[in-house]
Amino acid sequence: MITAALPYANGPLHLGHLAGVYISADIYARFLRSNNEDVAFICGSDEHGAAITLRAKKEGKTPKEIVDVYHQSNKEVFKQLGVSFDYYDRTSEDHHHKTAQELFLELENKGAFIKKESEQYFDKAFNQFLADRYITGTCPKCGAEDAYGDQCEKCGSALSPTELINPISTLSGKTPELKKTTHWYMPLDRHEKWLSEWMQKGNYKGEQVHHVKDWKNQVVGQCMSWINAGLQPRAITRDLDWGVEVPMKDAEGKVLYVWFDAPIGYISATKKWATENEKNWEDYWKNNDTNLVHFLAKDNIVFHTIIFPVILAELGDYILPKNVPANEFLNLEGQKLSTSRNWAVWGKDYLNDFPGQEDVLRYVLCAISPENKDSDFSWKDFQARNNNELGAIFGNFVNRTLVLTQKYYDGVVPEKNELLDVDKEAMEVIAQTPKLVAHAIRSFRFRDALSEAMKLARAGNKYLADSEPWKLVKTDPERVKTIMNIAMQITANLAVVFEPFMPHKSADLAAMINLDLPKWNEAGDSDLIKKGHQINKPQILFKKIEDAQIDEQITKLKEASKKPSKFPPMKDEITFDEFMKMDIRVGTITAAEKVEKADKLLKLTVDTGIDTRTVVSGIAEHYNAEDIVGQKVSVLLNLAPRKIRGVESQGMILMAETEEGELAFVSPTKDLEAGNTIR
Ligand code: B3M
Ligand code: ZN
Repeated sequence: MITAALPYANGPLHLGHLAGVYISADIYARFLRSNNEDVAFICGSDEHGAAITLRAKKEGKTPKEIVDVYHQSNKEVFKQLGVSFDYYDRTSEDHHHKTAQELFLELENKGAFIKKESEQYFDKAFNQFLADRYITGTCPKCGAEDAYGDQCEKCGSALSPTELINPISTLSGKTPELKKTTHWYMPLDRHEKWLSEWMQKGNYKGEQVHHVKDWKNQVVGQCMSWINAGLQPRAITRDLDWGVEVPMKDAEGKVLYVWFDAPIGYISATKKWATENEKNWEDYWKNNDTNLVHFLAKDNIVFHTIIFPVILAELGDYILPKNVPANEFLNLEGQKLSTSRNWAVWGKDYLNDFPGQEDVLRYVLCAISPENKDSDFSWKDFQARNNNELGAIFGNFVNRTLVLTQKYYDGVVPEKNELLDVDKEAMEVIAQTPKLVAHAIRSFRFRDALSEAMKLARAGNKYLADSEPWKLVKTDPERVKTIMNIAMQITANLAVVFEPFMPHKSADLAAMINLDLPKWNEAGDSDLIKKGHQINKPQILFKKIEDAQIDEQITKLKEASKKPSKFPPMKDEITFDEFMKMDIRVGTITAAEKVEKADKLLKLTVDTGIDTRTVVSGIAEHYNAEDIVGQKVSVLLNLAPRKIRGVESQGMILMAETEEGELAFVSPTKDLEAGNTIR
């Protein structure tokens, strides 16, 4: 039972999501399937919670409109990238609401909850209680002014809304008031003991468990730091109108807390998948022989190691997670990824810009997977990995092997003869690779796994380079047959061991060698592709990525993340000749007076060096008539005269204008005579 954190359907997927959760999860699922294990790989859209309602509010849409859009587009990105979910559900579906409500009631009947009255912030103008994210204020820890009710993003402290100094409702912009409300709580404190034992060393339901050893340090670390700080009862209902309704008489206007219903989404999705595929969902959730593994990023850890396990344990007959291999974060070009600053590479954009190269992204994101610490994606590194690793090693080896097999044997795999040491060494690499890759994948070390798989391609390249069949083809044809047979075995094995990482390229490669892709247990064999087997015409597996493509991506990233200017956008381009048509001169104001019944206008007399003329200018609110006599200004002379309030204005005085409408003369910074040209 493999789950991948349900992405909020409040925005598009970016490389951080993919590297943080979904690529590793898919490698794991594909690997297990190739090993003929019985896998349910489940995910879906998380469609509740403030993440959704805030986005809806910002865009002036309903939450439903928001989730409909992003559910579809995210599902499509996963599909194109080959992320092989067995079921991609959505938590707004009725069947999920039903399951979540049933489990809530089951827990309520078991006495797993307590009910508590507390005071929470309420926005009177909007007549609603405020979710934590709807309240901002000053952080009590670091003094940042825009902390949220649940967290300060400046210093990272977890907060509760009542800790904020000067809280403000983001709905009305007013100070919210405290109002009594009753909620259901999960008394996590009751579970401290067994959770702590389960994590560190102990016995749970008769099974010896000790996750300090088999879970990532950071996962156990976060979990233990919560437990050591003392677990508190946690509210699992909210006063909101978007979510799963609390199925109780005295719970009007209340919904389940999103982190209560979302993980239950894994169960409802499994049920749905099972019904549609003649499976029994309970085999996946209630059988001690089943391994439950949750893939997610580090900000979701405690929800999967404390809160959800408590739900499962209270329900009684459910299994607990075997592992929660959480990843750290992916940075982008050395900076923290940020959707609000638009510092992100979006999955959809990648797929558009690099068609047919889905697996290159999968490869690179796995190679730099933030498994144990934050890691960095850069476009130059992406290009280098494609060109120097996938192209120059993997692609080059495969291409040489297939081209030579076509050339020497019309694409029919030759037989092996007498084996030399170099052949035996190559065969040993073939034999070892699937074991090494498998061991790393089962230990959730996907980077190592990929690098072990890549060693087979490197070994293949070296084998051909060392044995130089092209030099022997005239003098020792029997030897060349052996070499080419072994090169073909390496090729066929590459198709198998790379399938979890690069499923599309694996399929392409299998098609080129005209083989139904073998399963994992067949890999390691130096007779995987039989002599006499006819292969197909080779094609290039990995296209070179040019500098221009990479420069384009870097520019795009930088452009998109630029702050939108508060100033008006640039006007349409004009030609030099058009500009030169304007006759702008230095002028001197020799007289100024107010225009009758027009607050904004001054009637100016201007010495232009070639004549003296009248110009009406809308500057009365910015300059006093008596102050500006003698002022040097810039005048557009050849503007067609216009009548303004009965006065003929001949030309225009150039003014600089601020966003707020403040005006200032544009004057030469040296004392130049009127009549001098400006251009
Ligand atoms: N929706 C993912 C996130 O925090 C969150 C995961 C739910 S998994 C049950 O972005
Ligand atoms: Zn802070």
